[in-house]
Amino acid sequence: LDQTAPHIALFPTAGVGHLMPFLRLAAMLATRNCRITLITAQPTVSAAESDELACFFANHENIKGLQFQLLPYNPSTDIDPFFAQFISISNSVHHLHPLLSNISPPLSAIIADFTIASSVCKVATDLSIPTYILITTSARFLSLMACHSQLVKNNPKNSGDEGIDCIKLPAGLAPMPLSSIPPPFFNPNHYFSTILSSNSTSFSKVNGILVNTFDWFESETIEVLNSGRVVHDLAPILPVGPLESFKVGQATNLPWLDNQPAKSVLFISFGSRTALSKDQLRELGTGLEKAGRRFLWILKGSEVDKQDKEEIEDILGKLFLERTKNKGLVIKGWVNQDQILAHPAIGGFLSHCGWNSVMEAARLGVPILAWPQHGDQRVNAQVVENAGLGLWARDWFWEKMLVKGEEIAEKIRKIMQGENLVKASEVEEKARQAYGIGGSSEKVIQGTIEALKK
Ligand code: BUP
Repeated sequence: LDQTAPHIALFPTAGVGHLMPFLRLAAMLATRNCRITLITAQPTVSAAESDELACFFANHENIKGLQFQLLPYNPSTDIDPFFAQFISISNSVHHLHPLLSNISPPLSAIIADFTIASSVCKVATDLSIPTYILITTSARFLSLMACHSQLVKNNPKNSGDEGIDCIKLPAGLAPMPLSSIPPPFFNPNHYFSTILSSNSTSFSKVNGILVNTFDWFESETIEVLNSGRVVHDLAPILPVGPLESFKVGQATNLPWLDNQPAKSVLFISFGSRTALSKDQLRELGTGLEKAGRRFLWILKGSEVDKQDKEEIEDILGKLFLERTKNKGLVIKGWVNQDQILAHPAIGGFLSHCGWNSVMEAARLGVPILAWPQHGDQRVNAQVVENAGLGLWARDWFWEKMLVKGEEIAEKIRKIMQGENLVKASEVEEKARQAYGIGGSSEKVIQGTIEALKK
């Protein structure tokens, strides 16, 4: 590292979906002449987070860890444990002040997760440290978050007009189907909404808003956000994706996958914190069987992995596993998703559209069958479809009763058709141009580093 190397602290929050992009960005900055300190809130919510962190530090000796012990916090029992952690970190952040002021060499910048942005920004401003946010969702969902207070004020659900199915967004942003906006968004008493309202004020206070997306993938939204017409003093939107995978030498050993024909297997995962109901899991099993395609299914039985104890056989039944043993493999537990998506046998991805999964599929040219469940996922699914990266099963609602096996089978057959692969490889090519030398995302990363040099 040379004398001008900036020292950057990164501060992720809770859940692998929020952790992974921070680890990726940390590794990327470290290979671009930056000193990196990774702040980790202790204890983590899920085992997957602590495992990923242990593995990351073991493979990146040049990156320093700064453990941050959280103050005791007793949330109400009905709160999502990951949301509770966002709040707990925010409540503890003032204790970070002495840790950051004593850090050596002094920090050039801190990059924080959106869910704690306001409290981090306050501490960093006191210490005159430039602050950036790293957004772990789409630019499209970011645009919604940026308008949160305006939208809550003009809540279309209070307008008395029952017929509204789309809401207008400011400044020429494309209108948004009301059904894509997570219901707690409009409820000012819900944690989801209070986290948004308390942190979205920082959008105009920070030095920049890094987003794991790329210009081509969300050009319209990025342009409108950067025009200053959505929020007039919004910090610059800095698209830096799709972030690079950092994994080294921890392959998931799947000889079954190695023996499948090219592009023949549908990969199924609903991310690290979404568990379908048992009935829905069985219907999905029926759908897979009826579709007759090969599949690799990462099964998740409960929201937090530490509580996920039920055996696959108890959920799906011995007979299902026997009938499908030549066509599919069901796994419970953590896999290296990136490495699986990169495998030549994978030809499709049934996904909940967590944004990391979307960016991984874009980077690797895997077509997505989007089955969003909650949060930002319906908004992300629309982005996927618009970009030509796959199909969105838009009638499969989170509030809707069971989606039947027959319907699922029909969509699986569709996504596994060759034309989707062709379109997805076009997206892959655009992604490669963005993260390659001289590409739009790489330029943004280099520009940000330059700005932080002393
Ligand atoms: Br499950 C699983 N292995 O077994 P998303 C996930 N991942 O590597 P989520 C694995 O975790 P949010 C597994 O590649 C992705 O980078 C996966 O993030 C990786 O969804 C990450 O896709 C999961 O954004 O997070 O977990 O629902 O709720 O924040 O969207």
